[in-house]
Amino acid sequence: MPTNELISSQDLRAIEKDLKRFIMVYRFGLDEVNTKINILNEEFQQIHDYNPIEHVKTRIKSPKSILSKVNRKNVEMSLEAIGENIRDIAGIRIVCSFVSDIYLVAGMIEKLESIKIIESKDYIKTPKPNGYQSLHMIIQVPVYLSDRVEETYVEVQIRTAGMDFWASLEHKIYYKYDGEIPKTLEDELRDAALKVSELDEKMEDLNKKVLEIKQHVSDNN
Ligand code: 0O2
Repeated sequence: MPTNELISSQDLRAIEKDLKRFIMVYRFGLDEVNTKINILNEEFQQIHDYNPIEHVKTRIKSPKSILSKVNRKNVEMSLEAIGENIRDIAGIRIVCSFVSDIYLVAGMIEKLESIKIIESKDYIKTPKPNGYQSLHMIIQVPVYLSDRVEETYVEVQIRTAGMDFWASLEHKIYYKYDGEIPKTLEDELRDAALKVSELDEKMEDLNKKVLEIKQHVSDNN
């Protein structure tokens, strides 16, 4: 085998190894955060007799999706630059029943000592122009490796089931139309997002009433 081919295949193996190690750290970071969220949820369930979290989903961004974001955001093609600029390689989505639960869970995450809050974006108070709603947090969690500690970014998205339903449909439509959603569909999506907001408000209100009734019954017993 010619030397240059040998070098390039060695380089390739080294790049592959670096990439695997790079992604692996995000997996560990995500597991760490997932465990903490599950503990918070179970502890809350024990103390307050209800679960603020409906379900939790984790994902590692695919290499294809990482690269397309690298291009979109004009990030330098190096692992260091990608690690610093693409902060949602590890993502955790927390679905709550009520909007108040979203802020409750966010508050509990903020109090976790081993986690650093880097950034918060409240797309519930200020939805995106297309109607997208969710609370986003970029957090950093230490991952203890054999030779070093890596501060790893994890994106936390907290939303209600309605917001989640809307976002997953919008995501499918966005990709179907390659980002160019027809105006009529765009308007309908915005309208659907408003309806999600109204439903979330209504459900929160109903839940408050149920809690008041429960309280009244327990006070009279
Ligand atoms: P995917 O395929 O879900 O991973 P920034 O530099 O902070 O302005 P960024 O990182 O896009 O840019 O931040 P932002 O707005 O917080 O969005 C991060 C993620 O939130 C997205 O990741 C989506 O998962 C979700 N998201 C944001 N806006 C929308 C939206 O309008 N519709 C839907 N369905 N999801 C949205 P990705 O990498 O874009 O996509």
